Amino acid sequence: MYGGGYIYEEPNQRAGMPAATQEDPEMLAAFEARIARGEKIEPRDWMPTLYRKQLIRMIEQHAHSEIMGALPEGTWITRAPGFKRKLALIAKVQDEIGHGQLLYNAAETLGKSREAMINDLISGKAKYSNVFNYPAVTWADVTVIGFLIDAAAIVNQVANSKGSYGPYCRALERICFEESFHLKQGHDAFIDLATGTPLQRRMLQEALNRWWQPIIHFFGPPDKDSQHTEKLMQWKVKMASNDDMRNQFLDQYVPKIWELGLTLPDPELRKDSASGKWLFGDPDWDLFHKVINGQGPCNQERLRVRQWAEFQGRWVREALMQPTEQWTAPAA
Ligand code: FAQ
Repeated sequence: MYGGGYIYEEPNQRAGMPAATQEDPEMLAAFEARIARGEKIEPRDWMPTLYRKQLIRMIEQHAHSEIMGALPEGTWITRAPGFKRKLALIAKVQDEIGHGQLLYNAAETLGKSREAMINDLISGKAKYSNVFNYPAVTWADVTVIGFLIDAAAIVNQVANSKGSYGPYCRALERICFEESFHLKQGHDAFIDLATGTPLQRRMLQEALNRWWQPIIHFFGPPDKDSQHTEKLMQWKVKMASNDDMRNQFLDQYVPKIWELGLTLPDPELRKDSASGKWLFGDPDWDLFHKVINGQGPCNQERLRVRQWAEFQGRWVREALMQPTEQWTAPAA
């Protein structure tokens, strides 16, 4: 396990459940008035216990997702088709790890140590995005991730970068700049396959079929079943609901897929002209819950890789933690 002290005491309650302690009503009212005025909350400001817990939960899960998200694409670095695609993929994977660092920093400002977060990830306790528990079977899977998963992440992150917690919003703004570039390279690779040989097109279609349901799941359960949305939207941590973000993604990207002559594996998918909402078939929410609770196709494999990386990197962390006076001067 990762060494180092815990700053944050894990509460007895599950993060996100109502806090046992009653907040001072005056402090709470002043806090909520600040949020209503659109002010940013900063680490040293007073905040309700539940706001702090919810932010830690969400930012930590987001950070883990970036780190785990590098794994399916990372397996393709040695096999990317050609020098330029390889360079772009290496840079993208590095960026995703960098996003994880930014987000761990933002979560640390709320009092949970990096060590505690990493321990929760490698012990399998923490959640991370469902989509990274599926295999990238062919290069077309990497292309779908680079185009559509980055697009989905951008829809979510652009909205939430306008939220209430300063350090998270600033991290998201920076992440969105880089994600927009990832999206461009993903789109470019997607068009290449879509307009390529019949075999390339077939490979892309098969990857789309594999990824469509996980992408629909990516935005979280339907609003009616979401545990946290109402409170998080009230406190402007989430700036749109799961259903609204999913709808925005479908609105922006389904036409781009259809205009390339590709299909989506959902016969019920269509836009309802009266409501402006997209309608789709049941995306198997039982499967979603299995995947986010450790029973997806790659959960065990992904965790093993992270555990191995922690073990391999331990000597570096230990060496860095040595006080400088213990360093031995090289022999003259
Ligand atoms: N996967 O009450 P809600 C990326 C959980 S970054 C796993 O609706 P909430 C970059 C949820 O945590 C991708 N778990 O929850 C990249 C909760 O469980 P808990 C990650 C999920 O928080 C691209 C329970 O279900 N982005 O892709 C998922 O209000 C390409 C109930 O759900 C973020 O994390 C899911 N998809 O809304 C990297 C953005 N959905 O904690 C490499 C920040 C829900 O009670 C390559 N997060 N759950 O045990 C958010 O915006 C929100 O947390 C949501 C979920 C929208 C994900």
